[in-house]
Amino acid sequence: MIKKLEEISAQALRDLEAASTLEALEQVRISVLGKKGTLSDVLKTLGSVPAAERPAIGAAANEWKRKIEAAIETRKASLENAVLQAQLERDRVDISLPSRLPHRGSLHPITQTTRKIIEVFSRIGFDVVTGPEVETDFLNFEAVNIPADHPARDMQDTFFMGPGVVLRTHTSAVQMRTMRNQSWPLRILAPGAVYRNDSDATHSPMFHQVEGLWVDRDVKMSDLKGTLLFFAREMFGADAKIRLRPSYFPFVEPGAEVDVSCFLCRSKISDSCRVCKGTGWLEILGAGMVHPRLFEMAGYSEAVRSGALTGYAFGMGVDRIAMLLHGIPDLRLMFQSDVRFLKQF
Ligand code: FA5
Repeated sequence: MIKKLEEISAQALRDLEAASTLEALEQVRISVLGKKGTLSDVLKTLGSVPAAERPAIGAAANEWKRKIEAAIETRKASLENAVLQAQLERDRVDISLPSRLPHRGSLHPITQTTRKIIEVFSRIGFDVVTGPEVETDFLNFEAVNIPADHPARDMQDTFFMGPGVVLRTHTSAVQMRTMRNQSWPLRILAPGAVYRNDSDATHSPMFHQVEGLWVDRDVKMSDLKGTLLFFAREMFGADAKIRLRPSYFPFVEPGAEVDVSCFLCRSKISDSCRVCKGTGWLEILGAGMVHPRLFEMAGYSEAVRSGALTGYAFGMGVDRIAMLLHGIPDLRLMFQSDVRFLKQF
């Protein structure tokens, strides 16, 4: 019987070696060690063997069984490894192929322009402040010297939210908020969205302004001019020039509209310039010296009386500046969320 066990086992080991797939290996295992397998069959006849021989045969059978099981495990590992290798070979990644780039968004041109404006002014000591877009009529109009019956109210077609509450029509409201909350000296920049009932290629019902305010002793119109010239050169190029045209804003006196020389045709006046339309100049903002009435409304009257408290303010349309910088023909393109447009920035 021992001999038979040896023959079966030796055959099993040969078969295991010959099994070339995991399925074939499993077949060999079942045919030898399975319930009806050859080794099991032999062991079933153990009862007919004289009792004295049984322990030796049982031990030999167990030994062969262990050997076969070990051989199965070894063969299985090597076949599995071969399968894995074949799969790796098949699925090989070509690392020289260019990868698919992830979709990357970009900053909106208005955000980019606002950030650039803030960056320029923060280099000369302006701090950024913000205010609410839903504003009181008082801070948006009354306190900046535009009383209810003032004709200047018509200049800014207003969205009313309720009695005494408006969507702010300009960031000048933030000037007044800040002055009423903080004492002078002040050098602030107030970026943000503003609203007017206005809509065409160069006017949008929601647009963006950046307001600047500097309040201190002896601030002069020449300081304003120097600051704005610095800004224009940083924004539009080192050879940019500015010009101030007298204008009226109720919150400043004197007031001016400020133009920058056309950065496309370099003010070489020609009708064909698509940016300045042949004028050589581009209007970018309103500015002036803070009206003394605003200091009164801010609670700075004492300082005004006791010394030379003065200040300048300016307010610019960010959307218009972004249009100029990028040659965008229609303001409304900025607000349509068209990815083909936005992808260009
Ligand atoms: C004002 O809003 C003043 N608060 C600016 C100011 C501040 C003057 C401080 C003096 C001192 P104005 O209404 O002109 O001014 O608007 C300023 C800029 O906002 C304009 O030059 C223009 O670039 C932009 N703007 C005005 N209306 C619109 C609109 N509907 N759509 C897009 N941009 C606009």
